[in-house]
Amino acid sequence: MKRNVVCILLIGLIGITGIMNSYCADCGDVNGNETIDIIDALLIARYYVDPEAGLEYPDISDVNNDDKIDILDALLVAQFYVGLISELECGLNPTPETTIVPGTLWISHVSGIQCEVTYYESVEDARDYLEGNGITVLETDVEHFAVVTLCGMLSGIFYKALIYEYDLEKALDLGWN
Ligand SMILES: [Ca+2]
Ligand SMILES: [Ca+2]
Repeated sequence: MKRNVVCILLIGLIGITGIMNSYCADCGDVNGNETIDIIDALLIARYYVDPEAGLEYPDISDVNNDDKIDILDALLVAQFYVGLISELECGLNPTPETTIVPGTLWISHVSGIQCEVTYYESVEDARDYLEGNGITVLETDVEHFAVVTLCGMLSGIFYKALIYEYDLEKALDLGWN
């Protein structure tokens, strides 16, 4: 029964296709034509009965944000179209493209002084030390520099940590810079 209803609705879809560009569509605007209407509901319904039909914008087709695209989403879009509901809720969670977030900075510390002292055995060790002192470490890195092999000289290994600016004072007190 459910499938029959959906299929009858789908008759109206014949011939409705479009070439999509990079338009950033709104939640529920499944065909990206800048209008949320019954066609969008039908496209979701079609996808529900035949996933191979595909969807141009799957991210904005899950309009109740339950990680499924099903007949309920089609129904909600239809309800939105006729004004029964005023909002659709998509889980658009764009992932940041860079790991450098505003308000953070890299600090570094030499691993040790040749023949004299080893401050940190490894970058994990350095991270543990910082975190043990209440500093949030977002990322770590290791840099190697060419140095003269000589007692009393800095080792050629520097440990780096990405921290929040507000932790800088603490890091400086711990001898990082
Ligand atoms: Ca649309
Ligand atoms: Ca859904």
